[in-house]
Amino acid sequence: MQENSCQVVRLEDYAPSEFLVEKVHLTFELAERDTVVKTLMSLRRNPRSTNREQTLFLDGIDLKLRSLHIDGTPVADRDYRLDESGLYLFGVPDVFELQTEVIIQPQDNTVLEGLYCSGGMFCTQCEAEGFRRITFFPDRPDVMATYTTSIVADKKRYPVLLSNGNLLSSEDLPDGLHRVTWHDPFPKPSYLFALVAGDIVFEEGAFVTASGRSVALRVYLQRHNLGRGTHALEALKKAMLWDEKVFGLEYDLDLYMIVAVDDFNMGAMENKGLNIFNSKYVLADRETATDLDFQAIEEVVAHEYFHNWTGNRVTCRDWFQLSLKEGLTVFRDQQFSADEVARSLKRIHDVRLLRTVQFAEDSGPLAHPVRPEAYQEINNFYTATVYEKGAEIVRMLHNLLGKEMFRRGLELYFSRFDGTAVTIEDFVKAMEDAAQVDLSQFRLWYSQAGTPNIRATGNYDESSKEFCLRLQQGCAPTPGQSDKQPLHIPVAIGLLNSTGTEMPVCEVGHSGTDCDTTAILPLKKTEQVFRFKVSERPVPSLLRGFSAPVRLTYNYSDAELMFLTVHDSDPFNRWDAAQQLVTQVIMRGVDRMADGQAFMVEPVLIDAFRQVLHSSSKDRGLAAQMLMLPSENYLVDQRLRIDIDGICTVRRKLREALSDALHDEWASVRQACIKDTSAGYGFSPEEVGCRSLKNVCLSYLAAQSKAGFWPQVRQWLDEADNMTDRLALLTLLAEVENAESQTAFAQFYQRAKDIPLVLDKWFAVQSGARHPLIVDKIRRLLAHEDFNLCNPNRVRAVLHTFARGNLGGFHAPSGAGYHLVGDYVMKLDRLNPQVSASLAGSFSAWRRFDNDRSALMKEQLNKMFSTEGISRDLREIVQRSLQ
Ligand code: 0A1
Ligand code: ZN
Repeated sequence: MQENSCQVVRLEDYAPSEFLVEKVHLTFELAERDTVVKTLMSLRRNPRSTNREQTLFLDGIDLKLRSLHIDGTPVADRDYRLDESGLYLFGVPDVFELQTEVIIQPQDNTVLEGLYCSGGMFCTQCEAEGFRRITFFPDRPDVMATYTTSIVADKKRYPVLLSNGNLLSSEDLPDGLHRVTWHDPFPKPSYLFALVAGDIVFEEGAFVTASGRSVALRVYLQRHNLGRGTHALEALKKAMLWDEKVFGLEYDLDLYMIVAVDDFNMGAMENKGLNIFNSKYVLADRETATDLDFQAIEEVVAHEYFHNWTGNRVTCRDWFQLSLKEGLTVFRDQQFSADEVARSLKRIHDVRLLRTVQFAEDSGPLAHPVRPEAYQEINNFYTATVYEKGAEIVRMLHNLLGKEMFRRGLELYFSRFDGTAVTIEDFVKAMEDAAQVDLSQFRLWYSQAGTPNIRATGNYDESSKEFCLRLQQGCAPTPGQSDKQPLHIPVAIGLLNSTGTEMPVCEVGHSGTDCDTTAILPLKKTEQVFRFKVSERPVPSLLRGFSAPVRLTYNYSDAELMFLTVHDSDPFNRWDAAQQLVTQVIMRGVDRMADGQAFMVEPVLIDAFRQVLHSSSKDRGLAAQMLMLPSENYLVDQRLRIDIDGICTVRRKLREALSDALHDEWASVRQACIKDTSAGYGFSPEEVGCRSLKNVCLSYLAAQSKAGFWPQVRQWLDEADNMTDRLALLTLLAEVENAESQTAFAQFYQRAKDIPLVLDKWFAVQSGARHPLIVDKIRRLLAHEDFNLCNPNRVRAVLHTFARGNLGGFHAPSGAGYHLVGDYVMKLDRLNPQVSASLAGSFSAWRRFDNDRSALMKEQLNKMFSTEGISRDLREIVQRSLQ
């Protein structure tokens, strides 16, 4: 264990850096064993710092110091001290030049932070605190400097040498070496530094900005992937154009580079001018990537590009402000994607993620505010709360202010803070000032953790023709926050008459005739009553478009939900009504099972599904979403006490019952989809929608397969001309044990074995399969020659898919799933703490399970906690889970 592993960093302790760095010149001498990093930087005392100490501390981890000079003079031994977290320099002047020389070993770097090797190339990952693994530096985002970077390396092995900014020079050196120098004119924090060296190739494009500057765009890949970067390149161009059109934001350098690497802890990284990407979010063609992969690539490419303004030009003062850049940038990428694909489908996709991952986080021991107040390890705070809930807060602001005012607010934010490191408060204040609104209560969204619950009740008075909607808000306590204050929650509603037509939503007392059919109710108090004038008893459509990240309950009858499923003019709410109906039915089934009653399928659900199927050709993408059963993860989050066996069993039986009851409909809708996609593989929203509905139908057909079905599946698999269909078929085959399944997996493996991203799918499909012997299967996968603990994508494909997505398997009553994952958390922790800590998060909900499971899960957490030398990342997750 590191000495400082339990140290807590607190927002309230923030103090400006004592020294600022103006310019940095880095020289990397890359070599197989020792890489030398020479740093020359100009430092000066920060006029804003109140601390007048003569000691300067520079962060540094795993660096071997070779030499140290101040203003050209070697620093004497007594004038500095090193410990495991950095370098202390005593008695430094107010303005000086510091020269350091350190040795690092990127080839042994398995944590994948700092400089490391992947697929024969060198690359970096510096967010959040990786730069300190490269050189001694004040590694904090409020120290912004301009960087010049020289890279020296063997020209044959590393012909391409990249860093941030513009290329200054390149020259050949003796002994087969070459040197390339880059300069980034924009001051940036160290976390945005990047370097890449390798024998890589690129696909190129160009973009002319609104003001007429020409920008070269390059996607760098390993040679064998050439041709698979085109989709990313196109996505980049679309994102550049979109940001100009929607926010008036232009790119600022002459070159924009994206590099795909196979070993990466997260999705991608927005380093200035040189994004480094997990290859999962770059490489795609129809043979290797699914429709969802294509969409994810577009989103991530746009996300990193949008960071150039929201994150890079204006950055975070400290890491507590992480959502300043992430929440805002996720909102921007969501808006972009919504404009590119079907808007409602994008919203459904995002809300699904929020409800399953973020809501679960917010109701467990790892809950934290969007702006956290304390951390031990910042890497543990790249969470759904900071990202997705942060984006929902920005979305609410966008809706409250309106599109125009929001844009003006953003313009004011950039005009005030371009080139600086700021806080969430600075952002909110800019919005407030631009729109002249009072956001004081709204700010609580950033500081208060937990998902608010809204209880809505409706009452119609025939005589006065008034519909009265009572909204009550509350929020359960979260760690460190027992008392919650009421939030400002925008609740969008519509009112439908008995024929399903929207009526104007007119509050009693409203004089004009201009009432809209959707109104946004400003819920600000614990309880509020809204009264509307309506000509007949309405069916309310609540929280339209998911206008706030809350759980809203209303006592809908099955009939009302069915009515909304068919009639609501808001497609998101149509989907949501269908989900609520299925969820209601499943939870009733779970209760019946707990009472010892047999499973039965409620006819109302069959009717609802039949209706959706019958009208599915109107919008196949939406129909597909409506027909998918809520995930097990969503269902377990519906109740405080988790009945895992009940949920898995009822969900499975319901699927079988629907399969049976609607067999002919599944088959005919599937056929209709095939007919309409027969022209070949295309990527339009209609074609994507067709494929997804076709495959949903297929999954129901598989649930109660008739004779001859599996040989048919095998044949379809042979005929499939794209990865979306192939993977859908393989997913079905993973849940059965027969000859077709065996050959299908063997053949898929043969095609996949040299393409890591496809091989990940081969692993993931098996790890996610509902299968009685799944734990043994996982063991076999972990022992497979292609399994690799050092590659995060492969680890996630097997272990995260199992622990987070295969609830029946992970929560096997014997505890075998817990055991296996617990062991691997410990193994991984020695290699890559970020990955082990995130895997350990799958034990955090232990308190909500039945006594036996709860004890078994806790046992694993205790085992981790009592192990000597676990990482700070893992320790923090385990400690908070156990608290
Ligand atoms: N800033 C990146 C995500 C990212 C965060 C941390 C990383 O390493 C610890 C890597 C990438 C983004 O939001 O895309
Ligand atoms: Zn981001």
